[in-house]
Parts: sequence; C-alpha cells; structure tokens
Amino acid sequence: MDTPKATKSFLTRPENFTDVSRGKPKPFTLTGAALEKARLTTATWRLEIVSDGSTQVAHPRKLEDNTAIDYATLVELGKKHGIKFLKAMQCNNIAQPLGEGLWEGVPLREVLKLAGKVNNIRRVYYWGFHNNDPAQIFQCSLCYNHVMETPPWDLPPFVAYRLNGEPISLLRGGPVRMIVPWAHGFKSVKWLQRVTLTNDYKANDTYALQNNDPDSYLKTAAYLDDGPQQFKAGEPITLTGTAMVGWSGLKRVEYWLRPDTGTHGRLAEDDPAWQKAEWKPCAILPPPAHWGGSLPEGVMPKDVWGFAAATGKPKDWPLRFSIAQWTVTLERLAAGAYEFRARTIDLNGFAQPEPRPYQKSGMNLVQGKQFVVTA
Ligand SMILES: Nc1nc2c(c(=O)[nH]1)N[C@H]1C(S)=C(S)[C@@H](COP(=O)(O)O)O[C@H]1N2
Ligand SMILES: [Mo]
Repeated sequence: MDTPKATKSFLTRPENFTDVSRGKPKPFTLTGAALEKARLTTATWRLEIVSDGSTQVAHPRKLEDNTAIDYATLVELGKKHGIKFLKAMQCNNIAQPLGEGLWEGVPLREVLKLAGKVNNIRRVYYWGFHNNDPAQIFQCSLCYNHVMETPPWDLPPFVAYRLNGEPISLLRGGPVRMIVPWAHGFKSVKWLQRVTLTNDYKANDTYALQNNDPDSYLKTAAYLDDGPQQFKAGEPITLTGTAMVGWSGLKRVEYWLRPDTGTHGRLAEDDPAWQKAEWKPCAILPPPAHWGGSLPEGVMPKDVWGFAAATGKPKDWPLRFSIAQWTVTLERLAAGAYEFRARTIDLNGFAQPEPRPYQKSGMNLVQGKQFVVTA
C-alpha cells in the first residue's frame, strides 16, 4: 500500500477557526477609538497583575500607576523565553476541534515574575476584555502549581502574542491571548487583560457555571470528515477523518463497519452491539515530509517545541494537543447500506469515549456515518 498523503493543510488560517466568543458587542467588532479605549491595539494593550487582597504581591502591575505590562515588554521577554508550539483549539462542548495553530508566547510563569515575590498564593485568576456588564466577564483560573511547574516534557500555560507567524488577530483574541496547551478552549482566554493572584483555592471559571468540569483537559477522540455517501460496488472506498490528540496521547484509530441496521445511524450508548463490535485499524498519516512548507514562512522546524534540533522532525508523532489525520480504504464491499464508526485508542489503551464517558468534561462520543454501495 502507498503511504497515504496528507490531504488537509496542517495549520488553520486564523480567520477560519470556528469562533466561540461571548460578549456584546463582541470585542472583534470594535474599531477606531472604541478599540483603543478597550486597550485592544498593540499600542494600547496592557496586562495587569494584581492581588485580590488575599495575597501579597511585591510589585503589582497596575493601570492606575502606569506599571501594567505593555506589548513591547512582552515581546522583549519573548526574545529570551518565547516558545513556538503547535496546538489545536477545541471547545469543551463542541465535538470537532475549532482549528490548529502555531502559537508563540511567553510561559505565564515568566510573565508573573515581573510582579516580583508573591506570598500566600494558591490560584491564578485571569480574564479578557469585556464591557461593564459583569455578566459579560469571561474569566477562568489555574492552580499556581500548574502555572509555575510543568514537567519538562509538557508545555506550560502561555501568554501568547503570535499565531501562524503573525501577530494574533483581534478576531482570534489578540493582541494577547492566554493559551493553556492541555485544556479546552475556555482556559485560553482571548483579549487577555488582567491576572489576579489569589489565596482562593476554588476555580472561578465562567465555564463552570454551565455544569462543565473546570479542570477538564483535552480528550483523545476521532472525527469523521464529510464526504460522499454513495459509492459504486467494486470501487475502493476511502474514508478519512481527524483525531484530536489529547493529554493521554494517541496510539491508533480504529473503524467499525457493519450493515445498516435501519436506525439512521443511531446507537444508544448502552447498546449491547458495542460489546460485539469488530474494530479494525485505520492508517494515521505520517508527518509532512517537508515541514518547511507546512509551517509559516520564516519558522524553522527545529525551533518548534517538540521537534528535534538535529533533524527538524517532531520527536513524537502524532503530536499531543494537535490534530492527526487518518484514512482507511475499504475494498470489495457488496452492494448495500452500511454504518461506519471510528474511535481512538489512547496511549493508556483506553478506547474512546472511555475512561470518562461524562461529556461535560469534554465531548468525545464515538462518531458514525452511513453510506450506500450501489451495484
Ligand atoms: N475573552 C474571551 N475568551 C474566550 C472566550 C470568550 O467568550 N471570551 N471563549 C472561550 C471558549 S469557550 C473557547 S472554546 C475558545 C474559542 O477560541 P477561538 O474562538 O479562537 O476558536 O475561546 C475561549 N476564550
Ligand atoms: Mo468553549
């Protein structure tokens, strides 16, 4: 069999991400003076780092005394501490990933150091620009440990200022956005403006209000591409899709094909058919042969996190927190109607949606589709 070739581009153009934004008006609709007043231009952007009264912060960074961090300071910090990394954005409540980018930013821990010594801290709260209506605040939080200490093989949370080799657009949450690599989108606050250091130990996440698990992290799961639903008998049938590589990594993608059972593709989560399903392997596409063409101009593969300096190739494949592509070719199918499902197996050996089928900590139900083979 020939090695399947990647069919989709690796990075999503910033304007083609599926947008998930609250707010009225949405910050990216502001222009001119309103945009400047919102401090959402590179010249007017500021980041505050303050205590909520429960911690002691040696050098708080505040708007009122002109000590808030500006864009130039952040970019300067990036010259020393900046990291480029690949990551897909995914919403806790939307199955398909929203898009994948090459992000660039400074680890949040380096930015926090600009506020000096902090005592009595347990959590980091942060929010993005919003209007004066408190109901519009989009905020969330991380525990202090996860900000300051991440294992060397994991990406830390970032204060990000570039996407796909360009400044982050207003549409994608620029000029500066938080990116929490292992988390769903709601931790990656757009239009970042304020960090509050607190002794509180509880999550304050806006997303926790809708019964979402505020500590959920990215799940490994397979998704099906759209495509033809009719084929001719005798012709090979190629089906493709993507897989999100979550925190627990991706071992393989599998498919299950069976004759259509006449339920319009519906199969209850507790249907005994799941237990008898025969799963067979799909092929995961290899990394692009030439990373140069897959990365933004001027970005060297060896400078991307997780790539080997000597070879310019990713050390692991598929890359965690990114999107893998898979394909399978079905041969000699008899005429008839079929149901096709795909699932992932993570590096722990868990088949999707296990080990945590609870969907409010990240959607990952097994997807399926139907197709017909005509004589
Ligand atoms: N300030 C702000 N940041 C935000 C949001 C928001 O509404 N306001 N939505 C969050 C959610 S729920 C998701 S899934 C991601 C979506 O990122 P995207 O619009 O860049 O795809 O942004 C997150 N950051
Ligand atoms: Mo989301």
